Amino acid sequence: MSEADLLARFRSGDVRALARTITLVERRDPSVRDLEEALRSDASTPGVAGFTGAPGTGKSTLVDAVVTHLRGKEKSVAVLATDPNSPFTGGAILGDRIRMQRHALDGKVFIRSMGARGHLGGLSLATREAIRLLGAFGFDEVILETVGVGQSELEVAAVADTTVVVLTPNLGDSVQMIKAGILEIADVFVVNKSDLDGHARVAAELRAMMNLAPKRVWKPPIIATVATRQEGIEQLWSAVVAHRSHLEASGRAKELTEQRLRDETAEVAAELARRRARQALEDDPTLAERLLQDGTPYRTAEEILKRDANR
Ligand SMILES: Nc1nc2c(ncn2[C@@H]2O[C@H](COP(=O)(O)OP(=O)(O)OP(=O)(O)O)[C@@H](O)[C@H]2O)c(=O)[nH]1
Ligand SMILES: [Mg+2]
Repeated sequence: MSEADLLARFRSGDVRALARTITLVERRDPSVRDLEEALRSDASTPGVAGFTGAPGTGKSTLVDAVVTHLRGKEKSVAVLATDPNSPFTGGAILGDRIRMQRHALDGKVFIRSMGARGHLGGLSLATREAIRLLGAFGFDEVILETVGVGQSELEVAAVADTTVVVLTPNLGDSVQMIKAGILEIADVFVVNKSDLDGHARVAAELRAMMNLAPKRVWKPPIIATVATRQEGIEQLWSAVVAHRSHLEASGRAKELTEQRLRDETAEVAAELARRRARQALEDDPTLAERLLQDGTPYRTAEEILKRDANR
């Protein structure tokens, strides 16, 4: 498919064209740049809520319930499930796809997983681009789901407007298990599986922990849900909306936008420089040979960057 075809199909609302474009973004394929440039005028900014939490806490079930809630309000929703354990997915999401299958035939719901080949941070770059594409396609809301392992929840928090941290009464992932840093990134806490014993204790422990932490202007609410029964979902979404309003009213939304554009620019610059350095070492055997002999990556890197600047 040519780029012009892809653009025309994207604009006509063809979901396959959207999926194809996201795949290009995921592969960090530079050919998508022109298309994005062409789509810039279509861009509208969707609301972005990120859901993170330990494996099995019920994130996908919750997201599915939230999608149902939003569809009840006539909102269109895109779900991006990012899996830090699978470096490149090409859109396959097995388990999640099955769980969210009741929305499969709904044209106003788009679900896919994202991975990113290559370096750390590649996923958040790809996610940011995908969110812009989803906005251009016309989605009102974007929901991110990521398993809270490694640095993934920090990456989600860096991209989402509102970060929802999901806990449960069981699994021993109660408050003792909360990773350092999670208090700072959570805008809303959810105690899912509140049909199980111990949910009140988790909420109480969480409250106690928040009281010890440095005060924030926004105090993250704690919402009890039973995702499998669609319980607490309205309250959960109200909390997300309240947080959004807080960001707008406090001027934080504007700050975040600015800061994120700067961060993204720096990350993209790093990505481009990395690509050029690899290319230079491949194209220039003398340079590569000298690097090997001298063992001086810093000097070689500087030389490559200088060369680029002079081109
Ligand atoms: N009892 C109970 N079980 C739930 C609830 N929500 C989800 N579950 C169950 O918990 C299990 C895990 O749910 P998922 O939605 O796959 O959890 P997840 O956090 O997306 O899992 P990963 O993506 O693998 O990290 C499933 O068997 C769900 O049916 C709930 O509110 N109560
Ligand atoms: Mg899941």
